[in-house]
Amino acid sequence: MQEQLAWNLYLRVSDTKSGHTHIFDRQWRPADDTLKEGIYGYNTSVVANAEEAIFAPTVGEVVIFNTRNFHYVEPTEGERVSFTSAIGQLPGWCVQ
Ligand SMILES: O=C(O)CCC(=O)C(=O)O
Repeated sequence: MQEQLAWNLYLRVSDTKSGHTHIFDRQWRPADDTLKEGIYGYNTSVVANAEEAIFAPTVGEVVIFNTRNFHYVEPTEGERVSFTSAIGQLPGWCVQ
């Protein structure tokens, strides 16, 4: 996958004080895999000094971002239901 945008539509959020989403201004690159931890986590040093956007989703909101940007969701109290999908571009494909 060359580029990929994901969108999240938040359908139910029972506690807006927890479960903040963090998105870093730092995209994954192959060399980052030396910092992999666990199944799909990375050592936090991978985003050292990177700016981040932090938000608490509200019901009805749609957030779109590039999934190559490192991101994580804080533990959430109660329910958090979202509908998520993604659109991507494979190498060698272009839209005309
Ligand atoms: O729930 C969110 O705010 C974002 C979740 C997400 O993008 C992910 O889990 O990869």
